[in-house]
Amino acid sequence: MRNSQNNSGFSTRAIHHGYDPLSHGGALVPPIYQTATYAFPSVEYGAACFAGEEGGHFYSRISNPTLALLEQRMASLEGGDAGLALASGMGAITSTLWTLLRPGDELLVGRTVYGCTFAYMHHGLGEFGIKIRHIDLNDPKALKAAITPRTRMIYFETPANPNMQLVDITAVVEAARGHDVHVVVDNTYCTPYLQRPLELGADLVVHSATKYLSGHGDITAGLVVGRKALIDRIRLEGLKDMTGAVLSPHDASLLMRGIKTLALRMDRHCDNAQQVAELLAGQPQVELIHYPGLPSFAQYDLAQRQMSKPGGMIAFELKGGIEAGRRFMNALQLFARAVSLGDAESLAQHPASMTHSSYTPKERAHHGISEGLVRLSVGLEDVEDLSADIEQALGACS
Ligand code: 4LM
Repeated sequence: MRNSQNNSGFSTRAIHHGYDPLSHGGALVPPIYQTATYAFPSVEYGAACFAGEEGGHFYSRISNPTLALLEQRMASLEGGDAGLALASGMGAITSTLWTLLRPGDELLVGRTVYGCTFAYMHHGLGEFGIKIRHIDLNDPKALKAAITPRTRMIYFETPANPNMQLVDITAVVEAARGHDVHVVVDNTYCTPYLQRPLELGADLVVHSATKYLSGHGDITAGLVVGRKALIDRIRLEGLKDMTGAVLSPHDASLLMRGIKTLALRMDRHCDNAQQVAELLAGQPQVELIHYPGLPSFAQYDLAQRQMSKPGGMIAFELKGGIEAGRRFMNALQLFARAVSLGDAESLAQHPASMTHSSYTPKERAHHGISEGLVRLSVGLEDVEDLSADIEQALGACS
C-alpha cells in the first residue's frame, strides 16, 4: 500500500502521497478523470450530495478525483490538512479573499505584492467596501497599532514580488494571536520545499502553481492550503459561487507531474541563482542587488531562519537606472525577456513596465518598487552559460 506516506520525506510524498497504483488497475500514473459531471446511483444520493451529506463528487466545478489527489498531496507538502486547486494563482487569491472578507472589514497587506494582487485588492475588494491598508509588517509596533476590531485578514508575500522584501511569518502570527484575523501567506516564490508558513502558525497558504510548482511554464494553476473548515468554505463559496476558477483535470495531472521533481528543481534553481547573484554583486555596473542568499541582503538573518534555501529569484538595479536596465535586458541572449517565473528557462523582466504596471508610478515609489529594478527568474540551465549571458549583456549595456 502506498497510501500512508504521511511520515515519509518531502520527495517521497511529492511522488506517492495519496495514490496506490494497485487500486487503479496498476496504472503507475494517476488517471485523469476528464469528466464534468458524475452519475448518481439514485435521486436520493444526488440530493444528499447537494445537501453536503454525502462526500462523493457531483460536479467538477466543485470537486474532481484528479484534483482531489493533487489537493491532498499539496496539503501534505505544506503541512495543512486540506487543499484546493484552482485555475490560476489569481483564481486562488480571489476565491480566498472573496470568501473570507465582507464589506466593512479591514485587510492589512504587506508593503509590496504582485501587481494583479494589488489591482484586485484596490480595484476589486476596495470598490466592494473592504478597507485595504498596506503596512510594514516587520515593524511590530505599526502592526500592533494597525489591527483594529474590524481587521479580518493579514495578507503578504515573502519574499515579496518583485523587491524580495521578507516578512517574519512568526512575528505576524504572534501579533495576530487573540484577534479574529486570518493570516494568509502567498508562498509562490518559495514553495513548501523552501518555506512552510502553516507550520509557523499561518492560517492559509496561497500559490500561483503556474510557477515553481508546475515548473515547466505550460499551465496556469493556483492552490490554497490550510485547515479543512476554511478550505471547505473557500471551495463552496469562493470557488463554486463567486469565481468559478476551476482547474482542468488535465492541468491538474501536469501539475502533479511537475511537483514530483520539485525538490530537485528547487535545489538547482537555488544553486544557479546563488552563483548568478554572486556574479552580479561583484560587477561595477550593479548599483543594488536583492538576493536572500547574499550576506549583504538586508534581511539575511531572517532569510537564514525562515527559508531553507534562498530561492531562484533575484532583483537588482544597474547604475544608470532603467535605461541601463533596458539595454541589459535587450542584450540578453539566453535569458528570455518574459514575465512569470519558476520555469526551467531563465527569464528577465522589468516590473515597473510589466508585472507591476498596475501600480501608478507614485504607488510604485510608495510600495518600494523602483523604476530601475530588473527581475531575474534563474532557471535550470548550466550556470556557466547563464553567467556568460549575464556578463555579455552587462558588457553590452555599459
Ligand atoms: C509574475 N506572477 O510575477 P497566476 N502570486 C504571486 C505571483 O507572482 C503571481 C500570482 C500570484 C507573475 C505573473 C505574470 C506571488 C504571478 C498570480 O499568474 O494567476 O497564476 O498567479 O511574473
